[in-house]
Amino acid sequence: MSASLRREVDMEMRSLLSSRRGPPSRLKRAVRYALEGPGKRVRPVLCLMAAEACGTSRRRAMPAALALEMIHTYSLVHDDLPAMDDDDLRRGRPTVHKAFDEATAILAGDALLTLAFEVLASAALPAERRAALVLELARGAGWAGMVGGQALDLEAEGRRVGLSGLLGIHRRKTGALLLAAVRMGGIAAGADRRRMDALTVYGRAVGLAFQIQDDILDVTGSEKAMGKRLRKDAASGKATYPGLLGLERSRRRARALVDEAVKALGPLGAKAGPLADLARYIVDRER
Ligand code: GRG
Repeated sequence: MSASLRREVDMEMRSLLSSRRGPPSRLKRAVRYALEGPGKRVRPVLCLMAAEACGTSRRRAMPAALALEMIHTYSLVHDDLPAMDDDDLRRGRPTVHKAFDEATAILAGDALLTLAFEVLASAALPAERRAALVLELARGAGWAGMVGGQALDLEAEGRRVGLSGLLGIHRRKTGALLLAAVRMGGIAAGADRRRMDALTVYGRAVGLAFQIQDDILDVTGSEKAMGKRLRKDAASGKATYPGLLGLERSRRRARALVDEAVKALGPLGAKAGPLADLARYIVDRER
């Protein structure tokens, strides 16, 4: 994946954090700690690439990209809490509640969630685009999207879940925010209907492929490379693609989704090359 885009996102994030009036210092340190962990920055990079594929500069889409990484990071901080997944390792470092404490981790997640919307609402974009971005992110992250998916996932624990149930969980928990990332790039660029439709098909396929690969890596990946504890899915009896389909069929399914995603980029022309590469990276990645 594009290391230079990832670095650009990290630089912009640092400058945004230092420009905002600070919260109490312990909370600020926890927020920085969470954001500065070496994540892949897939969501902001998808957003910036989608914006460029629709003919606008990365600068115009940067607030949306940063807001997406904030929402994603908050979800990881909360997901790692003892009341949820109870993890002590994330992005190769102690989770926020281990490095700080549980109350600070909850507040850091809350602060990231609200800051994301502050950043979007104050972006230097026409008012209708700002409103559309806020709506898109709220839908992707909220109860019909990521939060709803997390709730379904928790409810499914210890129950038999078939492929369509699993699809419903994945589409919300992981897919909804990835789809929002792609569409927000288009919205920041003021893309027309045809381009938005193309991005939507691409975003859905890539979102699901990403989660299938995550399930595969939970079985085959290295904890060092992934920076988190693995093999938890099987240990907790969680439904996964490899669990339901086996590894080989899961890999084929992920590759077919990538082909579908790349094909959907047709209307965007050559400018969508980086999005096609990113789709391939998503299933080839080892972390
Ligand atoms: C707690 C509201 C709430 C939601 C949690 C995202 C999530 C929902 C839980 C995290 C656990 C998990 C395995 C989610 C599936 C999505 C996923 C693979 C997240 C990890 O994303 P990466 O690989 O992480 O992009 P980095 O660290 O690279 O940013």
